[in-house]
Amino acid sequence: MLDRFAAFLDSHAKILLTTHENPDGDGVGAAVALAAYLKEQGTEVRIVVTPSLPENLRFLDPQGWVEAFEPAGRHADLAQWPEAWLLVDASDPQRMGPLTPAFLATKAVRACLDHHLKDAPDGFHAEFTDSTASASAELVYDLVRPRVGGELPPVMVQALYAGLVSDTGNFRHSNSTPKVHHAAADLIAQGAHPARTFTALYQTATPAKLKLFGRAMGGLQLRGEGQFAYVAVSQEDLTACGATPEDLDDLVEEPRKLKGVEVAALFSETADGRAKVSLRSRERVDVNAVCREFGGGGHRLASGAKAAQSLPAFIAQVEAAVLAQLGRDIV
Ligand SMILES: [Mn+2]
Repeated sequence: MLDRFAAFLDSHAKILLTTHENPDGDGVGAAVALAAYLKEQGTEVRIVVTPSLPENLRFLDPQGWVEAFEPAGRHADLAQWPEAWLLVDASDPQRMGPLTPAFLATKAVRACLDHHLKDAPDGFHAEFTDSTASASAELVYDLVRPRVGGELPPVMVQALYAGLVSDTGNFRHSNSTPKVHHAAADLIAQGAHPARTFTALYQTATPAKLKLFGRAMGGLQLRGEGQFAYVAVSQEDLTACGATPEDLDDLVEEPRKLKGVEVAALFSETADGRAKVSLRSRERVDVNAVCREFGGGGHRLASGAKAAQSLPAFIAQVEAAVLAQLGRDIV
């Protein structure tokens, strides 16, 4: 796969990199590292994200390469720019949110680089996917490590390490393979800084965020003899705490801390009145199967879905589906 991917990169002189809407440390880390590699090769490369680069990921972009998507402004003709457009860290064009129409309209070669399970209609001329990889950053690491002579440039080291940290939950999740630890060790040997990376990525809470967590945890629900735990956040909760949707990041990790929990969920209400769920499985339950029932998806152990429904109605349906899946996967 990587040879095929390298050949793809070599055959285009102008490459646009984008990741899924609301970019995470892996999507941004993989894109920045790939951009550093491509620039070194003399390829023209741009990175565009939507809605913007989150505050806690700014340190991954010291050169200011990442552009926040402005569809009515400087990116009105974005689809015209690239020879190839690579979606990083997702394999469904719809996951690009506001960038999707431009992606589907471009005459450029459309491709994706991803480690998520594929469950969406095709929209790509070329796909570079490997669901055994822990992170997109791991795929980029595997690409660049043998192809860059000597040590990797610092910007690449930092971006790749942060990508691995992000998608393995700081090497705690079950995708923390020997291989990803070896890659991390190599990156640390080349200057990646574990403590600073952790602080930059995670220790960035505002009082509003902590108040929101407190309010949400006050409403903690347990079902299925304590195997399913969830919290729910309405728009009213966000307003009451002065919090933003970004403050929901990692909230799903809280119910997951309970002893005996197999599946944790965070339900939230979006600004346009839709309902959303993030599901996390400890190990045994396939939450991707649950999310697919609602038109969403992700990984077996981490998935999400959205629905045009009220929060209470959506919670009831997802709860039933989770309990059914618990029955199938845990005997
Ligand atoms: Mn990822």
